[in-house]
Order: sequence, then C-alpha cells, then structure tokens
Amino acid sequence: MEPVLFYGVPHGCSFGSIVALEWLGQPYRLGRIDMLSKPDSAVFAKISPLGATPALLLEDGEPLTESLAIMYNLAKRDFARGLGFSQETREFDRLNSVLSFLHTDFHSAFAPAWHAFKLDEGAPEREVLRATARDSAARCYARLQEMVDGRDWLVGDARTVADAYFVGIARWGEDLGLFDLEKEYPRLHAYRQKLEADPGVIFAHAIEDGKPAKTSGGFLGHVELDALTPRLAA
Ligand SMILES: N[C@@H](CCC(=O)N[C@@H](CS)C(=O)NCC(=O)O)C(=O)O
Repeated sequence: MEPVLFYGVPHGCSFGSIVALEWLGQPYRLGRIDMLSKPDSAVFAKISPLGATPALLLEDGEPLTESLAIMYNLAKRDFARGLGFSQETREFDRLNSVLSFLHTDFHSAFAPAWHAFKLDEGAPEREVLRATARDSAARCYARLQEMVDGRDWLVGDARTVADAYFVGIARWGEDLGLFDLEKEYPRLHAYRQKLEADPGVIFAHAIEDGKPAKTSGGFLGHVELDALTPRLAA
C-alpha cells in the first residue's frame, strides 16, 4: 500500500511534507492529527513515539519520523523530479545545509512563541518568550531574504524540498503575530507569495483547513489510525 503521511493541525511543520508529496506526484494517503488534543492511540504512539508530526508510514509498515528524513526519503523516490539530489553531489550538500538551517535555526526560533501561545493571556513569562522568539526568528528571516536575493529558488535552479519545508514554517511569524513580513522583509515576502500561488501549496492549505482540496499529485484520500493496525510492522 502507498505511504501515509501524518500531518498536524493547526499549522504544523508537516505542511511542507504535504507539499513535497504533491510535487513528487506519486500515490500517497494522509492521516490527520489534531496537535492540541493529541489522539490517545496506541497506533499513533507506534508510528510517532514522541507524538509529533510529520510521520511517514512507509510501504512496508515501518514508520519514518523527522521532517528532514521524510524530505530526503521523498526526494530520492524520483530524482528526475528535481526535489533533491543524490548524496555524492555538491547540490546535495547545499540542500542539506539549507534544510538543516531551516530546521535547527528557523523552526527552533519559534519554539518559545509556541510555548507562549499555549499559556494563559496574562501569564507573566509570555512577553519574554515572544521577544526571545522574535529576536531569533528575525535573524533567520534576514538570512533567508539574503539567500533568495537574485535567485528563483532556495537551492539550485528549480523548486526542492527546501522550498516546501520553508513555506510551512515561514508563515509562523505572522501566525504568531510577531512579524509583518511584507513590511519587514519585502523580498522574502514576494518569494513566499510565489510559493503560495503553487497548486501543491494551495492544496496543502485546503487539506489543513478541511476544505475541498484538488490534488495535482497523487493524493488518494485520508486514512483513520485504527485502519492501519494490520499494516504496522511487528
Ligand atoms: N524534530 C521534529 C519536530 C517536529 C515538530 O516539532 N512537530 C510539531 C508540529 S510543528 C509537533 O508535532 N508538535 C506537537 C508535539 O510535539 O507535541 C521534526 O522535525 O519532524
């Protein structure tokens, strides 16, 4: 059976994995996880021991966690699609560098603000956490704006999994009310707008929002966790 990607709502970093699956164009299914009311499910605990999304259930029943591992797994399924590169190449090093930056610096920068988001409005530490996130994320937005200057894509000459991962994280600055990207980082904002117009990105938004979603890839529908029990490797 085709792979199943578990994505998290609201607005998880798993967004990028949905986009990458659409760009890959091969058959896949999705499983929806509400991250605010995590499922009490032995099946999901087996698929994602830390309860995080994304998690990809592979064809043979083995789960693969961690965005970067999932991105590389998807990219290597068809290098002709140009979503990634084989490991001996210089392009692979560049992609690895950008993805690592997006994950360890950019994604992590927002962690204090997500923590603040879950606290009560009046919690005293809220503003300190938000300011900490803003400081770190500002450095990353500035760096990303430099990276896309004069370039069509983050890595190489075509869209890659780095662009897919980027577009899922870059929205957090506005989601959390920390930045006005159009005003503060206009060139990066324009780059993001270009990605937002992509059919795979539009599809991923519709999926997250629970709206009718038109696949331009190989989406075959959602699966329920319990239906996967027979498929999990022993
Ligand atoms: N290291 C993991 C982190 C994934 C992650 O932070 N996922 C968040 C959503 S963006 C999540 O599932 N949070 C809920 C939780 O961990 O309880 C990865 O890169 O895949």
